[in-house]
Amino acid sequence: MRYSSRADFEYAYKKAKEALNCIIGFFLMMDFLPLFCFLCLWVTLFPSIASSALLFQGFNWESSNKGGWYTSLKNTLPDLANAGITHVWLPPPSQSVSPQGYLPGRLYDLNASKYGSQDELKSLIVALHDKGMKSLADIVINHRTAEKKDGRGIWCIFEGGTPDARLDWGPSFICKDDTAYSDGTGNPDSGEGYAAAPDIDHLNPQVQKELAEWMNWLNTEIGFDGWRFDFVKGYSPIIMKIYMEQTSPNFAVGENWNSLSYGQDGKPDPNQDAHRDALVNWVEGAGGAITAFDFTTKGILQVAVEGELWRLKDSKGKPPGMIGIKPENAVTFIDNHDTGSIQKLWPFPSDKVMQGYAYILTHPGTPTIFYDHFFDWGLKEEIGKLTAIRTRNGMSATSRVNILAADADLYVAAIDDKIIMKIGPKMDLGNLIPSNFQVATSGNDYCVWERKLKITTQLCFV
Ligand SMILES: *[C@@H]1O[C@H](CO)[C@@H](O)[C@H](O)[C@H]1NC(C)=O
Ligand SMILES: [Ca+2]
Ligand SMILES: [Ca+2]
Repeated sequence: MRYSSRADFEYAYKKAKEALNCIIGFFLMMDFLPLFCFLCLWVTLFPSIASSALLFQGFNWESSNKGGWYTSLKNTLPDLANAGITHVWLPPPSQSVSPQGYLPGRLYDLNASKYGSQDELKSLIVALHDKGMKSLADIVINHRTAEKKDGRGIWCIFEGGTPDARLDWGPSFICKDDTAYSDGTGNPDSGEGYAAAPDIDHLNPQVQKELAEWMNWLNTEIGFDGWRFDFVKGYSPIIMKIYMEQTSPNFAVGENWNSLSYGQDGKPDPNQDAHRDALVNWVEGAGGAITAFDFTTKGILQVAVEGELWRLKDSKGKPPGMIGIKPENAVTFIDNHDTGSIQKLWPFPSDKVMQGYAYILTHPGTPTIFYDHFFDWGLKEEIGKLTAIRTRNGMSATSRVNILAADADLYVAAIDDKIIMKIGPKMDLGNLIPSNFQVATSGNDYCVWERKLKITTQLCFV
């Protein structure tokens, strides 16, 4: 992962150097100032160097019906930048049989999208870059819809969307076992099949080459900085690794969505280790640079907030999701266009969404904020307070969690020894919150405390 660019580092280094010069000057003037004052100021400056990504999903299942989505999203960018968002995930950009973009056909044709034209998309990405944010394209490549029927009357003649032959494919590019479409000459599917459209044969070197070229075109021509890969179960992680190596994204995340295991009572089993292990194995199989949406954390968290907060501690005393074992590759989220929005395939309890954000925005992993919650549900200010705490305390994907309580009605954790958070209805926290911590923000059944500023620290700024 390369969250922090060289420019980011150089900027932070320059800032630190300026501060150091300023402090030295100050010391020369006031040589009686104790050394620990210098140290505490140094410590407060350094978190800005540990850069940390914060994702935003910039659409939902209805965005394609709104007309001019790319252009209207531009108006939201000041709010996103304010909240410390670093990467905005945009919908699949290509011509598609379905308006949301998940049945793409002419991959190079970005003018037939229901979200807006190619020029509007480019203009949005320029505006994102102007605000210091990066953009992720939703890459839907497991399957692809054809432009024409062949002599057999099967939809299997693909058009790339350019006058030349790029991505102009026929039935031999379809997985042999996708018998509704293939002519039997492709390789077997390296992953799962998708019923609604032809599954593309990613073992075909021409497929690999032309899709990598298309993604590199999305980068150089359109301005996208990275990828959100749709339905990665559809092809082998070895293939994923090839696309990662051929395109070198600034950031990439895959949707590897598996069901949790459930008990007789219809509830998720307390132990979901196999579920998160599958995510980690996929990341490693794909070369280790890609991240994965942490479906384990989402699934456990949304049951836990219903009076079963004991679920938030695994057998080793760590968070039970992917963030408990490989947080640097885990992308946490509460809901997305599938699980929430109008589809509600696996929704987080709507009255407990802020508890969910209090958890993911204080915990390791790379958190994602969903458009609907931030704007449509009016949670911008509340979520913004949590992101501000995350940023000013320098929390990152690899922050350390110390779980102080995980009972039915109370979960309390300290993160990096800098903040303490609680979710759950229980009000009596005993003596879990030391007296040198104070409330930083709170809401319905959640609270976050920060360390009080030491008087010595304040002296530094006099
Ligand atoms: C889309 O529109 C842009 C701007 O008019 C143009 O440059 C591009 O070639 C068009 N793409 C297609 C596939 O028509
Ligand atoms: Ca063509
Ligand atoms: Ca497939």
